[in-house]
Amino acid sequence: MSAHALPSPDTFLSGETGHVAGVRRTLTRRLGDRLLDLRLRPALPRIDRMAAELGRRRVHVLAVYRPGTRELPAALRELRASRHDVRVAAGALGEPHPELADVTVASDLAGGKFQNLNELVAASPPQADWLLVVDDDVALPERFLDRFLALAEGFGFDLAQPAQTLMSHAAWRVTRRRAGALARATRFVEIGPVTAFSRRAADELVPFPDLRYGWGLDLHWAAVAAERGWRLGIVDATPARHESAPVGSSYAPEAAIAEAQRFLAGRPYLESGEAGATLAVHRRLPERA
Ligand SMILES: [Mn+2]
Repeated sequence: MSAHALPSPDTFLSGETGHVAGVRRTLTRRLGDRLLDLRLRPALPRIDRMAAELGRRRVHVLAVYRPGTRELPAALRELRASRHDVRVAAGALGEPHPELADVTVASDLAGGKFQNLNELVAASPPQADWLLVVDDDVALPERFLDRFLALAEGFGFDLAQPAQTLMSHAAWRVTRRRAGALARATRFVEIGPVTAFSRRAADELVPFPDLRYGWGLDLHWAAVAAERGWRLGIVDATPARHESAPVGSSYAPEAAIAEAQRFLAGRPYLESGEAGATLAVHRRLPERA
């Protein structure tokens, strides 16, 4: 049996860094986020009514953090303020953060993102309706989880992510919030900064493959989802802010690309040119059952 040829990076890279910088671009985007927030406001009471009708869900949150994280304590407070039954398993790359000590189940983690997440899964196996993976550099809007789950379930998503603000560093354009959309059905949901898995998606996708960088993993998830008939979506009504200066440039992309080539060789994956597709734009709440 011959070895699989390594796929070309063009087939799995987004082709953009998504980094937001420069005075004019920054001001324009900040203003754009304000305008989109205003435009969203009239829909929020209806989303909240829908959220109040959703049964109480068990939500398992995984978060790996760097010692200096500024955003994670607030993001976890926001998640735990939800009406759902939220359990958090956090992992520290160094010493536990003082504000996170009660939820830190592993410290001195030294692997890559998905290797570390697997340590958390081993320490605290998810038994939940939803699994949420949250990076340490994301800020969540108020009432995030109640609204997000109501929309994700309302639109039947098995893999979902909140849209990212215009100010966010987002490598995949499709993940940025869109004017007038509450949510969009897509073919692709990214590996971060917040990824949500329904129980059936988590049953199949967790534990994660043994990957340090994880580039291309989301494109593989997209192919698995297409095979299984899962719906994927981005929730625009609950935009997450991923706006801190990116520090991910602390590693060489060559290693991440080489890992993705090895991982994707011989596995089905959605090519990056297809990842930006929007299958449906949901501008109204789903009809109630
Ligand atoms: Mn980040």
